[in-house]
Amino acid sequence: MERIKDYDRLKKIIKKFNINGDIVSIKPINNGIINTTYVATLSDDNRYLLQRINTNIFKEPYRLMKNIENVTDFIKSNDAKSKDNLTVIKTKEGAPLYVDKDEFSHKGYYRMYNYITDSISYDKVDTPEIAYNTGKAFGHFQKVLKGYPMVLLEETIENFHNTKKRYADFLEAYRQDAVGRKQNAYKEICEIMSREDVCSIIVDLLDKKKIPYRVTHNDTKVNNVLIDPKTNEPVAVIDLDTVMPGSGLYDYGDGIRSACSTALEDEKDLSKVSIDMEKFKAYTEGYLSEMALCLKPLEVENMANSVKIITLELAMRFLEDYLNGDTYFRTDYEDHNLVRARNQLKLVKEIEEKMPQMKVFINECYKKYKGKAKTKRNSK
Ligand code: GN1
Ligand code: MG
Repeated sequence: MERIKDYDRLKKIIKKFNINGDIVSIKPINNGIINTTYVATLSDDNRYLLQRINTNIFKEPYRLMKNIENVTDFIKSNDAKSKDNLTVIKTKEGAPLYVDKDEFSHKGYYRMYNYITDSISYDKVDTPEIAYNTGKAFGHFQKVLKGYPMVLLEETIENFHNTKKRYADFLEAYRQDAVGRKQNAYKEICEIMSREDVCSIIVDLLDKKKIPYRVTHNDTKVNNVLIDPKTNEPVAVIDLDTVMPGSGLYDYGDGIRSACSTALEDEKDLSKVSIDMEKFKAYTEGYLSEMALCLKPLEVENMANSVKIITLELAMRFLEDYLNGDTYFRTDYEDHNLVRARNQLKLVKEIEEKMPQMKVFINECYKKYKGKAKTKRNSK
């Protein structure tokens, strides 16, 4: 903790929650770029996650918490396989959030979770086995939540994966050029504009009811699956802030984008940024081993497209934020969002090149898992 004042404030906040013991340490952890997260260790050796919710982005924190409590309760009672789970720890007063006011009367909304021990999360996947298990974990999550009543879900961020709207917002940021940065990004802006046509594919399929709305995670980054480091098995899916109705395609595509890239999202050396096809195959296999029987033909047909669409969407979001003056994603240096946008655009080009191979594999793998189910039924 850099400043003792912050440490004291955090200590005071942690004590508001319904936990026992003295605080031994509070350490920041940096694997998200929206909320601010700390891990607190107490004298009884228990650890907890404290998170300050970014309310510029999640504008209704109480509705957000209701969603998370409902979804985690549902998983606990409906998923026999679940090894561990996120649990919301309430304040001593029984509230899901503690609202702190600083000396300028700015409000900070804090929540607490149990810390899931004996697990790690990867920002980058090293082996196909981890890719397989990540795909399986997100596929399983989607399968379990098939039974969750969609009407109970809050839309925590409107139009979150509406790629058509994301494109319009990006164009607007380009037109406004609020901080005079557009001349630094002409090449990237043109690369996005030349791909406008793909932005509407999934949104139109949903609008025309050709593919179903599902309960989706919407942020299937590889570090949102906790893995047991001894067995490499998934332990829990975390970061449930964006669980909303959506297309399962975005979750599959985002999982591949994140777990199968050969570099971190902000790697500057673009020659290192590509899609690892072994990991792609492993992730797809893990995902389809759970979801093949639930998918509609048009969903399967668009799986390879979804990888390109979500990667393009994230490139647009990073570039939009760069053009707007870095108001959304946390940045560590001047051009961080531009670096991220370039990285994702490089990935888009790699995906375009590998799309025919991806399609072939997805079809084979889908048939394999559909076939397996048929054989099982026939042998009964
Ligand atoms: C944000 O902060 P984090 O890692 O949970 C973003 C995702 C992006 C991701 C890219 C609410 O997620 O949509 O894919 O960054 N979450 C939100 O790293 O915008
Ligand atoms: Mg997130």
